[in-house]
Amino acid sequence: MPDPAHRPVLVPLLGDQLTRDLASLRGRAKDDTVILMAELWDEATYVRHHKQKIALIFSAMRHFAEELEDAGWSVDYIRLTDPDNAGDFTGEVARAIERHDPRAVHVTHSGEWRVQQAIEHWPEKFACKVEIHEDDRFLCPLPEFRDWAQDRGTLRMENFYRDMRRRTGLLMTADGKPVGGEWNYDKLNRESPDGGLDPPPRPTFAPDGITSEVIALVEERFGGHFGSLESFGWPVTREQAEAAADAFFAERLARFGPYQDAMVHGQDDLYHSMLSTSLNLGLLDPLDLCRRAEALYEAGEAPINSVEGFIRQIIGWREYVRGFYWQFMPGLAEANAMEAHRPLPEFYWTGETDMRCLADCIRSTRDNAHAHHIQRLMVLGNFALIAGIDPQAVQDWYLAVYADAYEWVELPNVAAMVLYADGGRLASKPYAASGNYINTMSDYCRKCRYSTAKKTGEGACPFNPLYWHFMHRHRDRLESNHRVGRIYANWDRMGEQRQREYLDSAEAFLETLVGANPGWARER
Ligand code: FAD
Ligand code: DLZ
Ligand code: SF4
Repeated sequence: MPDPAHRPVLVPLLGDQLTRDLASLRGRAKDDTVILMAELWDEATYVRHHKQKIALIFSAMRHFAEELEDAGWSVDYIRLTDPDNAGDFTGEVARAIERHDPRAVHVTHSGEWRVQQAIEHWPEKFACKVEIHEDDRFLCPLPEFRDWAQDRGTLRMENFYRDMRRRTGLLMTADGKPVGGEWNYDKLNRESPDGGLDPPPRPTFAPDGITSEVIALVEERFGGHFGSLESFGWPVTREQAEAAADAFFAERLARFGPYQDAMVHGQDDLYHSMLSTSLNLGLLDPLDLCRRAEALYEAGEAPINSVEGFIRQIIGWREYVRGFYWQFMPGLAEANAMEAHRPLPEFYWTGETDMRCLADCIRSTRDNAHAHHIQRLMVLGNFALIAGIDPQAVQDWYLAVYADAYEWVELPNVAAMVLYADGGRLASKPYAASGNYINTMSDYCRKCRYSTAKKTGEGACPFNPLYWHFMHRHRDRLESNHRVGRIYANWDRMGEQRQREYLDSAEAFLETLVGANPGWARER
């Protein structure tokens, strides 16, 4: 406990900084430090987060505070229901400064630009010294990403990823070559779920006393938010997160690669790790997970395509989108290169649509606060892209509905990868696809009221005409793109009448879309 005659250092921990070895805490003496954690109204409502997301964060925060206290740290924990709760980070730090009279505040760089802006004003606001530490839970420091990005006209994840492989030594031979001779084994990772799949269930963690209390609080205070709390089973402690990782490595990693892009109705997790919530909260260490996967390859227990694929998601995509976010904020949040202005359809919130693929992805999102990557990208995202939905409405939806969503990771994925709203800085082409892609990679279409074989008119899969409507309306922008341009030869070969049928079909469908009830949306 800090000596009351001695002015301590105040260390505010944000809700996704639940790491014992956090930079602002590392090396600090327990008797010289007060840790501040606060459940904040502003953070819980700046988008109307899924109820499971709020419950997860509050429960993980409370468990972490308890773990720190048990280890002898002094933790000043502010509950949502504290009558003097200021509601925001800056207000709570100001109150804590009054209580503890610290000689300095040490904070670790925030995951969101919005919060980081507030932190950067702390030195002028507060009389004591403020030190902001780099968040070195990420493997690529932001200044290094900046240097890497500045040297290049075009940014591509694959180049970044190879540098990260060299830097970490993961899956590298002693003479600096990629293990197995290839950097990327994605060509082996596109198995469709034709004969059905039978993945083992992931472990879920029944709510203990702390989580049950938090669930009741969330139901009471945020009852109108999207999503169900019924199936809450996320890991809320480091121990549980490690158990979830153990189960993934033992039971699912080997088939992670081949079925990475598969989708099966009602099977929500397949062979995915389901570790993003724990990674993003700081309960798991990314490099440690990658080393464990690598060791399983070396022991002959998992194939190279699964292990390389998993490692690429973490040291490649996860690090890349984080660097990209900080490189292009704040502009990225406003970008709308495709000039898309249609409101988000209401069915994104209700799941009430006859499109079976979308209905299933939205059901999983509502029930689990999770959908796996290819559902987020090629069903929910693809639809938003080709239907021309306003990027800010789509961004707010993704940020609200997923338990792993923080803006540093959500925004680049949504604005740049899915919606091409950045005009192609992140992705070399828009991920637009007709119903064929979903039909090949899933079992959704078999029982859908629409048919992918039907291209236009009544009963046609809406992705078919919408795809051509998208390609047609963006011809000026996309025709010169060497990865897309050839498509226009197919369009031109169709002839005017067929083209008209596609465009009329798409427009008739778009007219049926009902915009979301604004009560769900973020107030801008
Ligand atoms: P796995 O499939 O098991 O992958 C392993 C890990 O790799 C994940 O836990 C994650 O940490 C990382 N990863 C994989 N793909 C990505 C990616 N594209 N970007 C960053 N990290 C990645 N991920 C989030 O953590 N938060 C988000 O808010 C988020 N929003 C997304 C929005 C869209 C439109 C898309 C296309 C992807 C988004 N992702 C997001 C990435 C990915 O969908 C999730 O990380 C993944 O579904 C989490 O489930 P998992 O842990 O089972 O992942
Ligand atoms: C997302 C979130 C929520 C819902 N609630 C809190 C909270 O009450 N207290 C807190 O410290 N953090 C919360 N967070 C996480 C923050 O939004 C997150 O730390 C910042 O956005 C930076 O990534
Ligand atoms: Fe989705 Fe079209 Fe398949 Fe129906 S037919 S599930 S709308 S892709």
